[in-house]
Amino acid sequence: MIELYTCSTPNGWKASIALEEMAIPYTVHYIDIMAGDQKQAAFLALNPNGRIPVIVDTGDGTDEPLTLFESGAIMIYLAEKCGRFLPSDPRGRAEVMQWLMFQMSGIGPMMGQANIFSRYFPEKIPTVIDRFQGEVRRLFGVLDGHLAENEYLVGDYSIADMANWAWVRIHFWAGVPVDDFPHLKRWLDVIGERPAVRAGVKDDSGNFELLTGQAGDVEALASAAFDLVEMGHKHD
Ligand SMILES: N[C@@H](CCC(=O)N[C@@H](CS)C(=O)NCC(=O)O)C(=O)O
Repeated sequence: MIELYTCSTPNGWKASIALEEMAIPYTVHYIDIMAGDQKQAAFLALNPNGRIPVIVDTGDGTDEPLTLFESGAIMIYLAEKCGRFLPSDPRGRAEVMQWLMFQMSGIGPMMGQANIFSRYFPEKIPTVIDRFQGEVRRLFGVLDGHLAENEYLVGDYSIADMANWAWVRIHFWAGVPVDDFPHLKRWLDVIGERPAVRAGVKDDSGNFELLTGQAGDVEALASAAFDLVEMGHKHD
């Protein structure tokens, strides 16, 4: 059984989408990051980095449960555990890793900073916003160009698609529309229709609708997120 410590954000969705796609049984422990649950000692004992998601695998065949943080590492572990969504041949595996790292090192951090500076900070600094949104736009262009020639990022649908999808899906929140990227948009829509993906992003918080611009009080969430960033500065 997998214990999943998460909340409704792109990095959290990466883990829950993977678990749903792989049909691995799991229990969700909701971590309220706005309230600072991730800074509490009990959570820091699971992840000293104070970030969701975390999984604990109580049935990995050893006496000691496995505790794992970092969403990319979690996805690789789960894919290897179930033998799906990560090719076993070195070439296919390397290519999936490549696009997974593209999300971990590019899409995620750049969209994260675009969110912070365009939505959360009360001071709107045009050069900084342009820098991060411009970088997100450039990365979207790279994905779009690749998806013009490929149905999915690598061969069949894989954890690389799940990881990038979970982030690109909130392009509204980062302030970078995908209208000029038809192939990226096609891929977003196709993956968004998968039942396991829909189940993986479903929760009662309404965050999914908010972050994707479908409904909700955008200003209130942006303000709460700014408090979260400030809380992090004070705590750390
Ligand atoms: N590199 C980490 C990043 C995790 C991360 O930043 N999680 C965010 C939510 S998407 C979080 O826990 N934020 C809480 C905070 O900033 O205090 C991963 O991929 O798991």
